[in-house]
Amino acid sequence: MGVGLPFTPSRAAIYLIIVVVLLLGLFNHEPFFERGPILFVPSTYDWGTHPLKHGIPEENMTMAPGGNPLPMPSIQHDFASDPSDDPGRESVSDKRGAIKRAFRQTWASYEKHAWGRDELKPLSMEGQDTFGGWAASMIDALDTLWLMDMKSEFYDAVDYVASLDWNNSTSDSCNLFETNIRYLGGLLSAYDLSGEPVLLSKAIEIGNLLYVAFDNPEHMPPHSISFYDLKEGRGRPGHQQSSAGLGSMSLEFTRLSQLTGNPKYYDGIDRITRAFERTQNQTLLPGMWPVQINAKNTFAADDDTFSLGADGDSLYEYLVKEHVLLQGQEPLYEKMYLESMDVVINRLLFRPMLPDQDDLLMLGKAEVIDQDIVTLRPHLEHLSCFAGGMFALGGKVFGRDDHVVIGDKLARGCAHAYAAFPNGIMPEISSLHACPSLEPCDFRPMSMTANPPGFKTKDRRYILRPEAIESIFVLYRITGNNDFRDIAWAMWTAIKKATKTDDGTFAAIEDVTMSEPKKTDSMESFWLAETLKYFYLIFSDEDVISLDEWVFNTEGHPLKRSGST
Ligand code: DMJ
Repeated sequence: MGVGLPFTPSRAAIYLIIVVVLLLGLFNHEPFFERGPILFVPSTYDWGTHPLKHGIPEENMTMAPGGNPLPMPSIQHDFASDPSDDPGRESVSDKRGAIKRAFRQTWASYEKHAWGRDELKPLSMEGQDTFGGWAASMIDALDTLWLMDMKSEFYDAVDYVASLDWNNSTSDSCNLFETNIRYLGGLLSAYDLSGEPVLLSKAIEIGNLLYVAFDNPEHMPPHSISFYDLKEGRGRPGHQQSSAGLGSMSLEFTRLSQLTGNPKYYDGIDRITRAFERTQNQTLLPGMWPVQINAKNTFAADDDTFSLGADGDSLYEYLVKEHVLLQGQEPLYEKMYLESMDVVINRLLFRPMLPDQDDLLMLGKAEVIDQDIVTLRPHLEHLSCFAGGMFALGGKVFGRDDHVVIGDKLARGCAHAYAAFPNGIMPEISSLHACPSLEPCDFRPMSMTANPPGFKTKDRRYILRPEAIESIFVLYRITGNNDFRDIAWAMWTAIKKATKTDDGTFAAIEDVTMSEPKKTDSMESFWLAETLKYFYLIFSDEDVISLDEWVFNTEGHPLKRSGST
């Protein structure tokens, strides 16, 4: 028989402390104590059980490739073996802190003046609904809140999202592209980061709504659809649909299939991919797809304009990123991406004619006048500035060093455009002269106007877009070159100066060429989702959202690469 220890009051106190510590360890989840578990409130219409008119039997569906992921090359620079080349760690954290303060101020204004609305109007300080009234800015910002360690604000938002009703919209219709990249992408990313189950439940609900848009004989979603038509099974694709819209559902739908095990989402986007593959060499510029596709009629692609700007952009971005998300297990994406990039390089890439003959690249727009006459319009769209990051990513993934070099020069081309304009911000669209080849050429002024040398401004706005800083961030992570952080800081300083309001939030500006640009009452949700996130991440440690573990959707939402460790 053993001898028991005497049970004294001090020993009891020690036991109590141990039990509390163990419990805290067990439920190491701050809101568990403060708020209790977050309850999922289902939407009032379940699109997951909606009767389909053209449903596809599960045995006929294409499954997302599973199995062992193929070995993928490292994407990020080896920062660990090269730690000394950043002289200013201290100031990097100051810069990160400055971005976080800007985000915090914006978020506080959104909470106070526009909670639950799609956007905050930053001058009138009121809310507006631009994407169905489902709190677009909140859902778009969830992952940024998490990454910036604003957990209390994150869980306030999750509480709200948990009872969001997708059947209650401020609009009669739904834009599929925006709903997919902002809402579904935002929820999946926040779930991948936090593991909070209600986020996946809400992602499944909106994924099911979007999936019903594939319920037509073509199994092709329209660009946008009225909820009434969707319920009636009357959603048909259009004869002129944005190719970026069609091609930019693959990451989100694949991730949803990976997370739920339900093959229908992957099957849906696989049908779109195969239609793109079938027509890739039947277009007026074989290898690329025009910015408008006839999704109604055999996916005919007879439009004459080819661009990595509006309506073309994320179609190409998603080819390489889908390859990454699938860990190379579907070979189509590599083939389609590399074939299309050959044409982009031959037909859209140009060296801008600049006074100092800087070794930079930009992407214009190709118009096919006749079968063999392809005209390059040397326009620089802010939207196309994502392409530097895309080329660099594809270069690493497919072992194409030449693409990394192109990506570097493209990212620097956009950074040059920022620096060239008087406020340090590039406009929405400008045009330049293209050198006859990618070799240096003599400068010929664009015009006698007040534009910076080499530029003619066509759309003078800056609407808080992310693409330029997105590429600078990706190039920093891929090359490890610290001057990208300097470029980022110069861009940030300029954007902050020109767009910050008296209330401490941020507004689009009307004309980047003016010395005191006038602000507009608009702050799109991508300011929180993308622009501030990329600025924050470039000044964060390199293992925060490593490109070897995550892949960003086109709205800046990192999705977990399932095969990564
Ligand atoms: C975002 O909604 C996405 O980045 C999209 O791909 C393009 N437009 C905006 C940002 O500019």
